[in-house]
Amino acid sequence: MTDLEALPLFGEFCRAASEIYRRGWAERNGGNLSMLLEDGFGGLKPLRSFPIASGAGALEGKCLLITGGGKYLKNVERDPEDALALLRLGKNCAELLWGLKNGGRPSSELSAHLQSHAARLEADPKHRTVLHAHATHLVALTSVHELDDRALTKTLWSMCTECLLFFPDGVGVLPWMPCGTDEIGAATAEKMRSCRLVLWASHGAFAAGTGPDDALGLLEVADKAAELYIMTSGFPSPARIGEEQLRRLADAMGLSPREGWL
Ligand code: 2HA
Ligand code: ZN
Repeated sequence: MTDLEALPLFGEFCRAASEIYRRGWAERNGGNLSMLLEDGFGGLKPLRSFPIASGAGALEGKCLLITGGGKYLKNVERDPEDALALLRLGKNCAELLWGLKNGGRPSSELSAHLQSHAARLEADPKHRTVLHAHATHLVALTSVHELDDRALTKTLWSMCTECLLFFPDGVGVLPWMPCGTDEIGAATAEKMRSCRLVLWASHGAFAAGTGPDDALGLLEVADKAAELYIMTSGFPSPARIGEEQLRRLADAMGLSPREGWL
């Protein structure tokens, strides 16, 4: 077993990939996840390298564990050395240190992962993980709801008590855009400067956290709220959590919801 595979966070990462698949949020090769690691892999020789169009910026010198392009999340736990890539990030290229043993490249969303990591690290030094999944109810929500950060966040906050607790910073939402580009990566990272969850309309969600469980937990809470919204829309909703109650909740829990949103 390599030093990488012996890390407790490595096991958490692989289990998160399985869980995303089990939830139906990673059909075929959908979804991808990545985690920053301090470079403790000096003994590993670079195998190949890949260009980084957006540049590594502040991440230069760090290592990134990321799922491979076209790999199925359901297979990560069974054969991580095939499905994952451990990269050392240089200024404009990434060296493969481990993984992709049967060939292939890092995830097509590498640019969105790198730019999101940089944005979140600036906001929170404990940040480590970014995951992208086709969270079913959140995707459905983006096709029936106004695509406005504040309006959509308030809808989610109003559906169940946990939402304000776990994402007081709210949710960002991007209009439909082609995926796998630097452009969607930059737009995602811009939203990630002020919140940990960004929705890509009619596609999926990007969630950030201190580790795989934290990022996935955030996505679970938000997707549950979207599910509740979809289950109950079409019914009158006189008892949904209102603004006044959200303010009471924030006071009771000592939270600071996104400035000006309540
Ligand atoms: O990894 O989900 O957005 C496949 C995707 C691309
Ligand atoms: Zn996707």
